[in-house]
Amino acid sequence: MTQTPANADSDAELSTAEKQLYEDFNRFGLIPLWTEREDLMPTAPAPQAVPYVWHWDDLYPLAARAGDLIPVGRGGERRAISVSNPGLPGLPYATPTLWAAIQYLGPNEVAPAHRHSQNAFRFVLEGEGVWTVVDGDPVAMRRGDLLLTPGWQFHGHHNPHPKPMAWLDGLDIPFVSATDTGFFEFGEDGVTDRSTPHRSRSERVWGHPGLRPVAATAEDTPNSPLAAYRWEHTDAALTAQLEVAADGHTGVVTEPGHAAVRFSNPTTGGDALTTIRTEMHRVAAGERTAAVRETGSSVWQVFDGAGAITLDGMRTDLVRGDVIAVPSWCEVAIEARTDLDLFRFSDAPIFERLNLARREYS
Ligand code: 1HN
Repeated sequence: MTQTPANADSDAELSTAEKQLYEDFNRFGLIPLWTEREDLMPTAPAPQAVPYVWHWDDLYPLAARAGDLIPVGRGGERRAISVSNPGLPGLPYATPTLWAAIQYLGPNEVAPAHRHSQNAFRFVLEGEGVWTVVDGDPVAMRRGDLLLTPGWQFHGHHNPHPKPMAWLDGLDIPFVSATDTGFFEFGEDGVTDRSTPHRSRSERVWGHPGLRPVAATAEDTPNSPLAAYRWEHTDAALTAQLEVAADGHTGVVTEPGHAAVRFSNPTTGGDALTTIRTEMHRVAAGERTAAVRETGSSVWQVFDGAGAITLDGMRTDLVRGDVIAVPSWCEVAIEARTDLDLFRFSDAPIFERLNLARREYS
């Protein structure tokens, strides 16, 4: 935004020579720093995105209505309805870097195969019966599972069941768009594998704790080769953290009453996706997390339970399915009324790599 030049109270006080100078800057495609400095370099992050909560009770019925009215097929590719941050009007973005959408697939529907450089995942709040086919490997989707679609892998979805299914999609679309790094290709029509194995090939090869195939030890992969992180494992890990901490062992939980796990790439131990951090948090009933602000933005979804979130001082009640956008440097604190499980994704891997990550407890 152009501001009044620092050396003048208003345009009217500019000399003829100064006015001519600003016109000529504009004519030659130039902008002087002294009119822009505070916007370019705020004292602390001043996001356009705002903290916001979308309620599942609103999202799901709208997705179901779209299911009745809007076919899924080539061109549109997905019946996905993205949340649009009110601070980023008209853009299908949860935050400046993250896309979050509810996707709905009806009985016997197929979302056609394609690939793109954007990284993606699906997180399943409820239901089952859809297989996402990632580079030819059919991966079952069930409640609580995290399914990965790293950039440039072909993927389509099919629902051979008599019931519709909806889930949360997360992608780094806004980041890829802002950096002009997007590529997209259609897959071949009709080749989405319609088989329905209980376990994907990827899980059979990579899904054994602490065991890496020797054939795959020569090179690490930037994104995780494991396509599915199953709820039974996530749940068991969170339960164990709280139990071990309750036995008096330290360094196990994030803070008292707050267990958390990060979905990781078994080849590197780092984040499962290069641009997107994915985590599951459990806050025990009656506990509250310390208020914290971080650079970079995140999106949360309540997986189970009830509580409240306070975002820059604004408290909102939460129930299962609610989706929350947290802009950069927004102060977040969570209270659990019942045991509260929350899925979280963020752009933290980007900013950690670039040495732009900061965190501050209030
Ligand atoms: C996509 O491929 C999926 O595969 C979901 O389910 C959302 C949004 C924009 C572009 C591609 C999916 C998407 C998407």
